[in-house]
Amino acid sequence: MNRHWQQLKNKALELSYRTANQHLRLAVTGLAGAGKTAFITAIINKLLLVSPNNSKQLPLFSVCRDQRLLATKRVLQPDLQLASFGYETALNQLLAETPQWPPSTTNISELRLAIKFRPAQGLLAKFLDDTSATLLLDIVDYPGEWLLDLPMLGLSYQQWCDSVWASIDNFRLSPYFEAFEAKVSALLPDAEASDEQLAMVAASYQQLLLDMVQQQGFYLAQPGRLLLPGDLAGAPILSFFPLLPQQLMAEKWVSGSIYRVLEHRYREYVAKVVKPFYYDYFAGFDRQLVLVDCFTALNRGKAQFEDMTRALNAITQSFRFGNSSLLRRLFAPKIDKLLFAASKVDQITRDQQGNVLALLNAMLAPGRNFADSAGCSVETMAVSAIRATRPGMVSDNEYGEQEVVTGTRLSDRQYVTLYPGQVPRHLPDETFWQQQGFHFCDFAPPKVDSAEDFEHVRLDHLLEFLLGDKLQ
Ligand SMILES: Nc1nc2c(ncn2[C@@H]2O[C@H](COP(=O)(O)OP(=O)(O)OP(=O)(O)O)[C@@H](O)[C@H]2O)c(=O)[nH]1
Ligand SMILES: [Mg+2]
Repeated sequence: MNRHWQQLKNKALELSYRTANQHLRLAVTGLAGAGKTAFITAIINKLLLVSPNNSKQLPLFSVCRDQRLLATKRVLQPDLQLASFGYETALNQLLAETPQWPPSTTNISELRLAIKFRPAQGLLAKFLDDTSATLLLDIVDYPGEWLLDLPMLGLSYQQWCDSVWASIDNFRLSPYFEAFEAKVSALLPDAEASDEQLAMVAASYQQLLLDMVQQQGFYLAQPGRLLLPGDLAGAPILSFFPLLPQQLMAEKWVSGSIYRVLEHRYREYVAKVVKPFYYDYFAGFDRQLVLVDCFTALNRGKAQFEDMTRALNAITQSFRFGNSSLLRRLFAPKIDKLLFAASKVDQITRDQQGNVLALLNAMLAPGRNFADSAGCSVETMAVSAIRATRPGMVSDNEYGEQEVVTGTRLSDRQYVTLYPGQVPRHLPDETFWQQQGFHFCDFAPPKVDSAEDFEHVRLDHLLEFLLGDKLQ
């Protein structure tokens, strides 16, 4: 009986040692400007600062609240080929004399933290000699646009062309559309293809996509890599574009024709650019956070807001593990927690924060059941990584007591008190857009004396959802 007990104890010990050093890969994504870099900087900052004597900053993060988080430090990152997340640079900019938000980033980067904690209960707590365990947390920042190419995996060139032209009304808003349309119309799809001619039309398509995203404020643009070609700039694999619907009678065209060459390049792009992202990175993520900036999209207008909603639903396709045979065929993803978080909610008054969450849920509704079925829990939240405003109240003769926010406006660095307006609880209808009763304002980062002074909204709640169970 005694020996049996000893054996059992040894087994448990072995198991607990094995799980003592856990490893988690957390991916953070979102469309351009969603707040990824500011968010990652803020959570690293908070985690590095927390200790049993300094647990006030993250009250809803149980490992912190229970004073079990002993120390966090940055350690060498595992992937030597990925850029390192520029934490120090970002933090220094936020702490500068005139605080600056970190600049826009366009590539994948990562960073590893070692979080030392005291297990709460269970085997781990009973058997570990020094009563501490370590969670290695890899945080990976990658552009959400990379996920927007995913639907291309399931489309033929012809189907892709049709799907691009479905947004023709949006394209018409760009001054570059006419030139592109004229150049494509002039092509004879059965004529012999030449590199120069295709490169010229592709350049015009690239100009159109760049204008759509950077000037017109839209989000969906395929192929995504055309916006940020990097080392693929000028390569034929990026030199393709959609032909017009009337040019798509595919069966007629012979090998070497413009149609066939574009089709071939499209397939190569899907095989050599889109697929490897899923194999190389995506398949290795354990948990995924998608940040969503609802306010910029609302400011931009109806067409842009609806485009962002479509883009978000295209992104959720990447997480349809349960029912997508396409993804299951490609690789076995293991993401078990997926969080969509509305970012920058310090930009609005407190009475509107519930509305943002309701709005985000409404935006995601079309693809809502996507991941639940595959044992992946999905959650939505409203957060702010670095609080740039303070809430307040003003009395108004006409409206009575009114909630406001105060902060330094980014555009002119004036200290302002304002009511940014109402956030719709549902997908906005025509009347909402006609009334335009809001203008959400970008604020400068707060001026603080030390890195400890940054405030946040619900980062602790978010960390509890994403990491809490691994720090038990
Ligand atoms: N008020 C407020 N503004 C924020 C917050 N986080 C980010 N911002 C604003 O959003 C902008 C974009 O934030 P980033 O962190 O650079 O966003 P990103 O997703 O990394 O952007 P890209 O790298 O360009 O894709 C910043 O320059 C700030 O103006 C926040 O917590 N509160
Ligand atoms: Mg960034």
